[in-house]
Amino acid sequence: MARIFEDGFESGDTSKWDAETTTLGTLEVVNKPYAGSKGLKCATQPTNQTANARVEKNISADELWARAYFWIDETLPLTVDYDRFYIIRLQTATEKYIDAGIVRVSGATKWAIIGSEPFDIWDGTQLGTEVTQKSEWVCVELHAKVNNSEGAVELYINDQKVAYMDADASAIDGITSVMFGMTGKATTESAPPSATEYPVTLYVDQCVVADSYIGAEVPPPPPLSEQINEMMNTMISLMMVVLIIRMMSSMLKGLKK
Ligand SMILES: [Ca+2]
Repeated sequence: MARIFEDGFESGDTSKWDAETTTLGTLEVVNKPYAGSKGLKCATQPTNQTANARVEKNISADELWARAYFWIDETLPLTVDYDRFYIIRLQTATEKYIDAGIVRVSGATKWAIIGSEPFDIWDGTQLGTEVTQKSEWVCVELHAKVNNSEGAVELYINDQKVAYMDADASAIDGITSVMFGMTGKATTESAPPSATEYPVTLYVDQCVVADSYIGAEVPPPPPLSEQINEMMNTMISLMMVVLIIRMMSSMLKGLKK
């Protein structure tokens, strides 16, 4: 697995990214980390119009994996069917999108992948498992293969594949950029009047884009003091073993005499 790009916002800003978009929203690096000491806060105002607060990296590829950790429970649960927002977006040269997001359908709030045509916005919505995570970081990974007659899109939540669609994606030109954050929301053109005006607040950290599956991160190592303690314990155990061997060996020598 080769990492094409990564950022955990430890620089305190979004300088590693090529663009930021905030429509009725704000972006701010804050002390809310999954790893390190900082993460990115993305917030949008209550509206059923277009709203977003996202960072964007230009990456050209026909196939890639985009993964990040998200803290989203301040926005959940969604209260009205059709309410939906997106958190990872892949843009293609032909202005078509592939989104990973959260959608409320028939009273249930679910993970979903959403593609614009020819991944038609309705036929192309693939629902995943119900969103159950509360007050914890969630590992979200979106995989897409386009510009290919055997196109595919997959969504993984905490290393479990929850949604999948395949299609002839030869009409979709290659991916040109990857976005993380509050990447989009239902608009009035497609949303029925019942769509609620709800605010979205979410946090993002440990964004990675790679040429193959990335997966969840190994938990960070224990603090140094614990590591030193463990090393000391190992050394003491080893010294005890050496001591015992020496004692036994001198006892054997004594017996031989
Ligand atoms: Ca971080």
